[in-house]
Amino acid sequence: MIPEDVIEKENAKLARHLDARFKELGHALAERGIEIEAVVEQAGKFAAAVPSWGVASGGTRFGRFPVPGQPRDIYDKIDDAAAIHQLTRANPTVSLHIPWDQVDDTAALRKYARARGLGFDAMNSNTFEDQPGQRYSYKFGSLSHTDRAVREQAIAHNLEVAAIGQKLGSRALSIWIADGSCFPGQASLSASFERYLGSLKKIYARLPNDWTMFIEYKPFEPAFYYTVLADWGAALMAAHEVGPRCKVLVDLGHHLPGTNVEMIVARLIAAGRLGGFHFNDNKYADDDLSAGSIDPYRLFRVFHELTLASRAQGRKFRPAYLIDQSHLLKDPIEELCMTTVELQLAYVQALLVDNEALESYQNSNDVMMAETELKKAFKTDVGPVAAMARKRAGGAINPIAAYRASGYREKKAKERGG
Ligand code: RM4
Ligand code: MN
Ligand code: MN
Repeated sequence: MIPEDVIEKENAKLARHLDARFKELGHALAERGIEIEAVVEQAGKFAAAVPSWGVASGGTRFGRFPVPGQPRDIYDKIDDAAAIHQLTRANPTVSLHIPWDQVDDTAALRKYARARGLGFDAMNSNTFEDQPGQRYSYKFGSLSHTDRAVREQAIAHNLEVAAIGQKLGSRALSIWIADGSCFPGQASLSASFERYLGSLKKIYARLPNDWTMFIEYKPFEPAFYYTVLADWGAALMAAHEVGPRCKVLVDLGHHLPGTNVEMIVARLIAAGRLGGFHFNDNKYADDDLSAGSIDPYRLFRVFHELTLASRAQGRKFRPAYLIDQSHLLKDPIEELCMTTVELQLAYVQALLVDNEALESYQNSNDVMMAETELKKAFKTDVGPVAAMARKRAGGAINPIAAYRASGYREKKAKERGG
């Protein structure tokens, strides 16, 4: 892990500067009727799960360029996730992908993570690849496959993932399928959806009572003509059909360019079916870019909807915050720290919206003032609030600087090789 004194030393260098900026922001917010300490307290509660697949460097269709000291297995991945959490204090859980992260001794894995201060969030199944020794191929689909035997195999896999998750203390199964077709005529648009629903129902019926099922839509890729679960409309239909604990997972990158994602979030909230998020950012498609790197304003608008919902519903509104990124060019630990900071910033900015004022501008159709109110929150530099929340929780004022100062990557390169 990262030696605590490295974080302390790095923080000591930045503390005076942070205090000054924090004080200044405190005055500015006080003038807007906002108590900065209350915001810091809220910011300190923000948490998002790190994806196990996000701590290794990803690839494209064209190549893979591993970072030195890449995690070799799930235990190394847990170590990296623990390092991230030490720095941010906002990533207390990890989301696993099975079979990528499968181990023989699940109890030992849980213990290992717990010893490093980590728990487990939603479990992801994988029926978009074939595994060695697998009886039937998913080449032509999984939960929606025309052949019942293939569907049964995919159903059994999902249940196995849930069983592993139960041993780890997870409470949700997240299902993304690649099912669809690449050519018109290849598959029946209606029958494939029916088969998919049938499979989901079978999984749902055997999930533990306190588990939630997340279904994740995506418009295309690897199916390039038709995707069985392509959008939030189909996902909402499916959720209604399957049962109350079946909810929709919004991966921010799973929308065609121009889609109003915050509207989708608002609709899913209204339907009581927002399960959670896969945070990331995108420019063209499922780019898996770092959250907030392309369009931080969109991220803020999503958090604005979430803030409104949690004000209205209180503690019972608790969507899962998961990150789904895996990048090629950045050091994955730095990338996930940066992502978490960006999420914190968007979250805190959304807390600053004066919703009473906004509502009254909306009701009187004062377009200019309504937009200005929203933008005012977005444009506030809330860096000192998020940094203060991290510092007070024992994390780093500047996670990336502290990480670099720790020499963690160099040490892991020696240990793990590569
Ligand atoms: C998909 C989707 C899923 C992720 C896979 C690897 O595009 O985002 O969440 O598990 O990729
Ligand atoms: Mn995803
Ligand atoms: Mn994706």
